[in-house]
Amino acid sequence: MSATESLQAEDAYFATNPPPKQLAAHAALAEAFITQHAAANRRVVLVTSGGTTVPLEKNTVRFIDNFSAGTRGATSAEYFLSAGYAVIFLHRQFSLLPYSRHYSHSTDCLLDLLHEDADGRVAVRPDDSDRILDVLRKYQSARRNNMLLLLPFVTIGDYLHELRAVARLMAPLGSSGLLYLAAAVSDFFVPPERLSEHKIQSTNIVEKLYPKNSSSPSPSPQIEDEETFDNFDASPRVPRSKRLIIDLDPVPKFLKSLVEGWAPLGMIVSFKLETDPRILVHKARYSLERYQHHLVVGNLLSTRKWEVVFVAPGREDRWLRVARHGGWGDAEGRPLRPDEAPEGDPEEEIEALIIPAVAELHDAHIAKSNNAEKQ
Ligand code: 9Z3
Repeated sequence: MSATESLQAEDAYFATNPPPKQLAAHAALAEAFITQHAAANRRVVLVTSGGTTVPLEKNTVRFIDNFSAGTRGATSAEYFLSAGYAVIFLHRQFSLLPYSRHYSHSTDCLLDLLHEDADGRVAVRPDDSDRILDVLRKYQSARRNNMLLLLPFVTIGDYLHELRAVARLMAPLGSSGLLYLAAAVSDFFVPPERLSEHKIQSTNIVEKLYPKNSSSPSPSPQIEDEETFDNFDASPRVPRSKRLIIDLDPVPKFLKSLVEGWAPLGMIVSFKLETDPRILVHKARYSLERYQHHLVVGNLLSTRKWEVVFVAPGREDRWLRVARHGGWGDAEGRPLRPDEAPEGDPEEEIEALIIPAVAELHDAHIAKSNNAEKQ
């Protein structure tokens, strides 16, 4: 696709897919946040996190989701804060958040860490106090110093509108802006002109009640032949007309717009998720060549908490791995096969390795851009 064609695809996408209701409010918050931290000469990172949804109806009951709990994004945000970055956290609504992630969902439910003391007050169980205190202090420091801005999204459309708005606001930061795209972004969607207004029905009740071109209900609807059917029955016994066949268009690839137009001087890091280890590095390299950005972090679904690979222009591929009891695959430390993924979570968080390595590349990116300016 030529540059003009991709610009046209971008304009067409944003003109036809409505922005989220909160876009203006989010942009105002992001602008104030960026201005405050730019004035303090602080680096700002946009971390995207969680999966985007693809609604199948405008009044959405059904949607397709992308896998992501938000662990990578929320954990990374904490390490960026520790490294002194101000963080804009663009995340899927209700996915994991920095700090609160330690005590949410089923792992370490907060209520299990509390008890009622002798005076009938709620207190933290003494054994858990130290580790909660550590998280609490970091959380409160981030809040007090306005270092963390939380912006939620739900759909792929919300995400793309928000990403474009925040990236454009970050453009004036030049090379000190960092975009760290860990969200799991839908590759396919239903364009608005094919999106059903109401819940998709499994029967033809709407046509029966409201025959073609009539706005008032039929006086004698023939709905006794209403049949239910099971969409999960893929056998030929189910006629095609009774199946729900979902026809999806590809989501335009906006990484190019991000690199060339929205935040052209910032450092851009994307993640590549695969399940087949044989293609991970190739796909990461291909993405880098196609979009000409600065780093692709490749990870496999099954081993993503144990190892990732950095693929960057002009550099050797670099695997980062958490310490593992019993060592790694073989003497060369080859990547794990999906079936070798260890049970449970590693003791060390891999983001503790990823963020310093990204920050180092960001230092180099800033130095290179400063040198280019001097010449
Ligand atoms: C990732 O690869 C993330 O690391 C995970 C994190 C989604 C695996 P969790 O939130 O999972 O810790 O549960 N994100 C990028 C996924 C993605 O959609 N990448 C696109 C692609 O692979 C490129 S932007 O094509």
